[in-house]
Amino acid sequence: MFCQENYIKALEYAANAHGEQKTPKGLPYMVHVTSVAMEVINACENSKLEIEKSNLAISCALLHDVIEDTNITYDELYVDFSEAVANGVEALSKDKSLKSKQEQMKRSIEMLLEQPYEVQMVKLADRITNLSIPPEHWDNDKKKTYLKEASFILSCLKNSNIYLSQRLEEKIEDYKKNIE
Ligand SMILES: [Mn+2]
Repeated sequence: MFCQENYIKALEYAANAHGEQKTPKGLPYMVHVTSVAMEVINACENSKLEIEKSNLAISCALLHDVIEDTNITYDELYVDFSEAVANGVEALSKDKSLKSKQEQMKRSIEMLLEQPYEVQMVKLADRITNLSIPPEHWDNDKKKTYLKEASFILSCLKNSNIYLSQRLEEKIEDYKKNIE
């Protein structure tokens, strides 16, 4: 189980922060956010995670893109939620001061490996959610890079949750159909 009030608080906070942002498919951004949260909730239940850990995992899932994609800062999350949530969301964010995408990914994984499993789970859930049908304008190289990145994430964070690791593994297999 997890705390429903916590869920609503993080949900509303994220919805306010993301405002009018859209997913690549043109849907309200909260469709992405709540899909990631749904994966995490399912994994918490399946793995019988204790309530405190579930609360951290689910809060980080709902807030996982607010530092990267909105005006919300680490300090605000620290004040409005907790140090654990602020640290978790920061680790789930790209450091945009790093030039290359590879460096950003590497740094993010390094930061995540210093976080508890409940936070690492969110990265798996995010990639599971993003590995649906690729946007039409993506060429083969872009898809291959995305897939390679997914395998890298899986290999680094697979210990965080068996259920999500298996699910990401299946998604990676499935995604190969999109590459010629
Ligand atoms: Mn995301």
